[in-house]
Amino acid sequence: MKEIIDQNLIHDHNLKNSKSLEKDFEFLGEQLQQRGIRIEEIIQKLDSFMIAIPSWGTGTGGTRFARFPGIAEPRNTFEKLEDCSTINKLVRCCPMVSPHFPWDKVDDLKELKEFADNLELSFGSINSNTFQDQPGQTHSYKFGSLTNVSKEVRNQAIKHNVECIEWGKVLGSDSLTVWIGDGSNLPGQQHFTHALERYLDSCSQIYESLPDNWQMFLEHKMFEPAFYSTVIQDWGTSVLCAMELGPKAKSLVDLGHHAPNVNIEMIVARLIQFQKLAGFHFNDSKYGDDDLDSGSINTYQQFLILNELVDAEYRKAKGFNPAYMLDQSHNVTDPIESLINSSVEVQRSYLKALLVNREKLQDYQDENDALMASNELKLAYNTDVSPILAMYRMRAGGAIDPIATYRSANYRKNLESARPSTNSNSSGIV
Ligand code: PSV
Ligand code: MN
Repeated sequence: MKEIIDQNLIHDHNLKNSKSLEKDFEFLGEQLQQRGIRIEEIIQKLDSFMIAIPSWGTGTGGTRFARFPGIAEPRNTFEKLEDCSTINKLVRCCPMVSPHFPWDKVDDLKELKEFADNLELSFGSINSNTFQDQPGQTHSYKFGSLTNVSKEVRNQAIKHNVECIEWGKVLGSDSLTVWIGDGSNLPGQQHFTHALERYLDSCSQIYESLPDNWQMFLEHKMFEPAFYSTVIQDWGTSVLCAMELGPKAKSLVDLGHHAPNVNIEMIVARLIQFQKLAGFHFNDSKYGDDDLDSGSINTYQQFLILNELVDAEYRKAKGFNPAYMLDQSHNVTDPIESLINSSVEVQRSYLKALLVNREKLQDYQDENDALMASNELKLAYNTDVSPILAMYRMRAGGAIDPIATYRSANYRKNLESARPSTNSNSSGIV
């Protein structure tokens, strides 16, 4: 297959910036050394911090009002993978793609797997979709899927999830992410307890189909598309269900799916403590489930969440192995650029969290020195780790400046004729 992002272009771009990067890296190394931190140890840790790209994020999203497609958008799963590969070639921290079925269904999954292998991509968690009706579908999900009052509808939704596991096996995945749109729009519409009983019954049937090495990620969401109540509305309900289902079931935290001002980092700590943290859908928000680019609004919150994760790593917390994914909707930016930026921003928070002196922090906590404890976190957060991120990318074959390199490649323009517009400007994924 023809290389879409030329490795020589990355190399040439890097040449222009590598001298000043070396200097910045060395200078930061000296500064960190004074804090007892070895920069080479820190940079190595990035090798095991990888973030999956959501296949659906490669297309322009939209709101329920409109979608404004860009040029050369991917028209099928293969083209989505090409875009994911482009992102990974530039950032080198996104070698996995999280697919969504049936959106990503292809005739030959083995061919898709081979295609991904050739692009040095693997598949992350499989997302099932029972929140919308597909052409030719027998039963409608208008009034819910896994929790629907009708057994026929529930069975159809269960069957889809079981198929997702089968497809995921071919793709080499090892987890299923279940998010349902089920809920109600008016008080009285749905019996809260009966709906959750039906959810548990349906999910336990899906759970039985999980291979031994697979996990099931339960994703909660407070509102939308149901606006009065959702069946799996918060992490409490999600973790209760995960506990009911068994050890392979865990709670997935999408940063946009909480009530305003909820202390998400604390939820994360609780889930880690009880070995129930599945992983993340990273994004950012100002008002609700805005699906904005990661790290674009609440960067300190993102850092505090990553701080809990690094703390768990440091403590070698039992059963700690979360899956990291982005889940964003790109309405006004080039999705590739947003995904590049976002993956780097999540990586940045992780890196900053690695700089926290955990012994010192513990001492401040034990001495009830609230101010110094907070300052210890701030010291890490306020450190500009850009040279480490850039050096990591350069050493791994990626771009020192991924956005500038991507722009200079004229990627979209070059693909314009190969990927003609499908004229689909209907509302997108919210
Ligand atoms: C729902 O808002 C969600 O966060 C779930 O993860 C879906 O699978 C995804 O967005 C795509 O619509
Ligand atoms: Mn999500």
